[in-house]
Amino acid sequence: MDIPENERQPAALVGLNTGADGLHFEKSMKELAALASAAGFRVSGVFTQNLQKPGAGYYIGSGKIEEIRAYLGMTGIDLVIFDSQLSPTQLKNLSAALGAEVLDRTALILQIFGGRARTREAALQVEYASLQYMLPRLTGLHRELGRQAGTSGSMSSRGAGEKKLELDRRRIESRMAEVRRDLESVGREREIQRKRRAGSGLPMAALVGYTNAGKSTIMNGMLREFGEEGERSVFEEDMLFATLDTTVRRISPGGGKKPFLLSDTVGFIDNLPVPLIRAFRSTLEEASLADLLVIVTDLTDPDYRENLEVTVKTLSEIGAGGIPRLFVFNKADLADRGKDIGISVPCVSAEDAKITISAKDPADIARLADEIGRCVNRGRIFMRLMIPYSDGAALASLRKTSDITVLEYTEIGTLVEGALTESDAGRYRAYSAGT
Ligand SMILES: Nc1nc2c(ncn2[C@@H]2O[C@H](COP(=O)(O)OP(=O)(O)OP(=O)(O)O)[C@@H](O)[C@H]2O)c(=O)[nH]1
Ligand SMILES: [Mg+2]
Repeated sequence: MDIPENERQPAALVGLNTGADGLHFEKSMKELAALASAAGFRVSGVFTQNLQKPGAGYYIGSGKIEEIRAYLGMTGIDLVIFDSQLSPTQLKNLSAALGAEVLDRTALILQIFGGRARTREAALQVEYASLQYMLPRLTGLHRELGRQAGTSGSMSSRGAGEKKLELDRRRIESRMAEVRRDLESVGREREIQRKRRAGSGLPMAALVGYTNAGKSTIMNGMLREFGEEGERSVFEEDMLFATLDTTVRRISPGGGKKPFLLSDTVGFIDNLPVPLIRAFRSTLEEASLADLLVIVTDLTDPDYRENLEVTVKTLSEIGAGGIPRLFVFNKADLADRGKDIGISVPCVSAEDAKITISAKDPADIARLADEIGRCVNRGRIFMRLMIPYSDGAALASLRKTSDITVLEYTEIGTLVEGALTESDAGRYRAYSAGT
């Protein structure tokens, strides 16, 4: 992944400013450069054009195309990356007009995901999304492949080309069906794991947020402080989309505090390509099953407010809109903005819990664990119960689901005090021993 800067393939970037929102355009271009470098390219020239509406055929204007072409000719660069998703026609036309390989934002993100997938599920999800992206763009890609292979006249005659195209199309479709089947079987395994987790009776908190916000660093901090012996840490790195799968770990803060499950998953980004959202649905949906969303933000990112909006929007798109939220403003060691957090971010409301931390500071990790514990136990009911020895099952079940603070074996039964879930409180009301 760490190719030295001067050995990376150079690429020119092209962005279209439709004038709707200049700030957003700037951020989008900055992000495109970060994505290009995450995919292993070196950004060389950057071209922008102000146009109210992208052209249907060529996306940008003919003058701009000429300008870029001249630049490519002069520098010998043969890769051009566009800031949004291009239609199959635009892709085909631009690659012909520029005489270069053309990638759009979607292809770029797909490429990054492809290089990062570690688990079988992630690899299958990325493959599916890539095939889906390729299918309507085969003609454009073919032209590209044909040229690269230096195919000579007779071989690339129109008839042969079309037959090959049809063959490729069918091959891709059948591979897609295969991948879909494999994904379904992985999905069944995931379902079993989910059931097992639900059966543990432990509340689940999900780390979510923009890519590179520090989710995996928090997970590892938690594992170091409160993880079970021998549990593996997760991959954390200063790059976009370091994490592509979901890891769930049990966190036991100790000191009479109830353990909880914590999940770490793939990060969000503005305009995450639709095929990827679809392909990663099952991974992203883990968040929609959580009792608490721990929304992590990088305070040092000047765009952290916009990133939060994107995160909140994506969460509601995957059906996690109604889950209680804890906003974590991270990397406080690098930023001196502790004061203004949460005040001017419209998507953070008064009901949301908030905390500012540095994921690198063990004391902050402990504070965060406390806060998560408090949030996942919110809505619980404090009760004092006398459980007769004849109902051993009740005690066993309560131990799993409740935050028990007192437990005494008396002559008439077991005295239990603790925070019960609402349903347990109803179920065991008969054993109530006053408060
Ligand atoms: N100084 C400092 N660096 C941090 C902090 N939290 C995370 N980082 C760094 O930020 C980078 C990204 O952290 P990750 O934990 O990989 O981010 P992530 O949210 O899991 O990112 P993706 O998996 O790509 O979505 C890493 O280089 C971390 O070491 C923090 O509180 N302070
Ligand atoms: Mg991560």
